[in-house]
This record gives sequence, C-alpha cells and structure tokens, in this order.
Amino acid sequence: TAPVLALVGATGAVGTVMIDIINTRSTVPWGEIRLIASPRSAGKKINVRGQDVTVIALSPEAFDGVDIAMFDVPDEVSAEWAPIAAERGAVAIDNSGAFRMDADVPLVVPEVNADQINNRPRGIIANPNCTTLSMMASLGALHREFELKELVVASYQAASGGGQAAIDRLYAEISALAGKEVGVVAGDVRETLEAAGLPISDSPFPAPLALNVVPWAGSLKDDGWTSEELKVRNEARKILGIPDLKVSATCVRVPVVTTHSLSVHATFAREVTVEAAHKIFEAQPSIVLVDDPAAKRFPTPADMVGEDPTYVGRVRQALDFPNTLDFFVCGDNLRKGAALNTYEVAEELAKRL
Ligand code: 11C
Repeated sequence: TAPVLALVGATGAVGTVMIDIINTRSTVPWGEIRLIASPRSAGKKINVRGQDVTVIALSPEAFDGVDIAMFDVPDEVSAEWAPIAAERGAVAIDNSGAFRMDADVPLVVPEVNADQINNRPRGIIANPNCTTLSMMASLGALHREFELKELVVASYQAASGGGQAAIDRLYAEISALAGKEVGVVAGDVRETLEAAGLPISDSPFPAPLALNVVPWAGSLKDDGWTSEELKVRNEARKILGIPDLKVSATCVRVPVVTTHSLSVHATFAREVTVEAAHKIFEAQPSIVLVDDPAAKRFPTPADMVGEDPTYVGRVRQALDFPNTLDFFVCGDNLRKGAALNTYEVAEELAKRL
C-alpha cells in the first residue's frame, strides 16, 4: 500500500511552501497526506492536490499509521515530538537544528549523500540549515571529482531565514525609509527608523537591515563565532563526510526577502579548472549555471527566488591559491534550503520503505 505522509507544522512559513511543492509535483507516491499543526491551527482546511484536508492537532495518536513525518517546526518542538513520531512507527525527517549533529542521525542532501538515508537507528533523519544547503549541491559535485580540502565562505542571507517577523520588519524598514535621502551620515538610517516607531530594540536584527548589511545571523557562541557560522562548518563536514575539512564562514544578513547567497572559496586536492567545474555544474540536475561574465550574466537572489535549483555563477580559478575555485551561489532558503530538501528526502525514503 502507498505510504502515509504527515506534515508537522503545516501552517507555518516552510509548511506552506511544502504544501505548494506537494501540490505542484506531477505525481506523488503517497496514500494519505496528513496535516498536523499546533492546536491553534487545528480544524483549518488546506487544499492538498485538489482535496480539502483538515489540519489536526499535534498529539501522539496523530502519528498512528504514518510512514514518514516531515517536521517544519522550532527546535524545541522537534526535539520533543520527532522521537514520539518515531516511537509510533514513522520515520521523522526533521528540518530543525535539534538533531543535525547527533552521530546516530543522518544529515541528508539527496544529491550528495542519499546513501545515508538507510542509516537511521533512531528513526530520525535531519535536514540541514538553509545556508549550508544552498552550497551543498555545487560543493558535493566538485568534491566527488577533485576532493575538497578547505572552504572559506561568506553568506548573504535573506530576511526570511529569520521567519515571518523578520520579513515583516524588512518591509516596514523599507517603507519607513522610502523616498528619504538617508544612508549618507553615520547613524541616520537607525535614527530615521526610530523616529518612524521602528527602534532596533524591536527588531529581529541587531542593526538596520534596509540600506545596510548586518554581519550577524543566529546567536553568539564561543570566541565571537555565531551559531549560524558554526552550523555551516559542522554541517558541511558531516554532509560531505570530511570530518577534518577546514572551514571558515562569515554569515551576513542582507536586505533580500528570500534566497540566500554565498561567495565560496574552495580548495581541492587536485587541479581544478573553470571549464571542468562548468561541466560538472551543467551535469548536475539540481544546479543551473549562469556564468557569462562578458554579458554580465550571473545569478542574483531576486532573479531566482521561488525556484527549485541552486544557481551558480562567477566561477573563477583563484589567482593566488593553487587548486582553488571562487564562485557565487544562490539558493531559495525556503525551497531547497528547507521544504524542498526535506520533501526530496521523503521521496527517496518512500522508494526504500
Ligand atoms: C537563517 N539559516 O537564515 C537561518 C534559518 O538552523 O534551520 C534556519 C535556522 C536553522 O537565519
């Protein structure tokens, strides 16, 4: 019989993208598709592949009969409920940070390490952070050919990585600054926002985001690193299966609504050329290569938001570093960065049940 799929967090930002993905797939392998959310959202009806499905409240019984349960909820909700789903017989695919670095939980990007799907002693599979995910298809493909040794990245992260409140804040800041000649005197953007009733103390960001860039994402960890920067390092190592990969990341928030970008400086064990990298990117179905510097063609987040593939461009051989490529990637943080990768893991798993 066809497997039963559950979506936990069906009414959230990522859950909504997930339902869009399910609704736009030409075929799905599922029998029932069950929508689960907090008691507040229970009773709501959502159209899933032409049928109105009533959202049910999160409870242990909600997982009875479920084969695969996808979780798009905060870390603490996943930490409590993914093991309950697993106890009830489902495989939980979790998009939070709760289990990613646990040794007995695989961290899966299907085009890089699909083989890890079978290695799930706790019945839990984790989905990486959206920043890490945006560069995994390209790095995984290059690593297979040239063996990655060192990775230095800077991210340009969209507001929506911080959820709906962060998106609302960016729009509010843009409205408050529109038509004003600010950004010319130190502090004038901050003061204008404050005068408009938008003090930074109310913002999810630690500085103005409109007309600015903010070198901060996540929370403070040891020695000045942010949680986001450590996630990029730890998760990249785990997904690529290179425990001693040298990684240095600086995570920066930019005034983009959705789609994270990264500038990547990657050093390999073997010689790598732009031509060879182009061929590898072109052969990878989940990558679109946009790299024509003479025509000034390269990916930008505003030009590919809402799309499934990650976009790669500005591929250059580093002038002063042997066996090293520099390139720029853009990935929709709500699609491949979250809902889409989770769903692709579920599809892979369905084939193996
Ligand atoms: C951000 N990457 O852009 C974060 C959001 O570990 O899943 C996702 C956090 C996570 O703020």
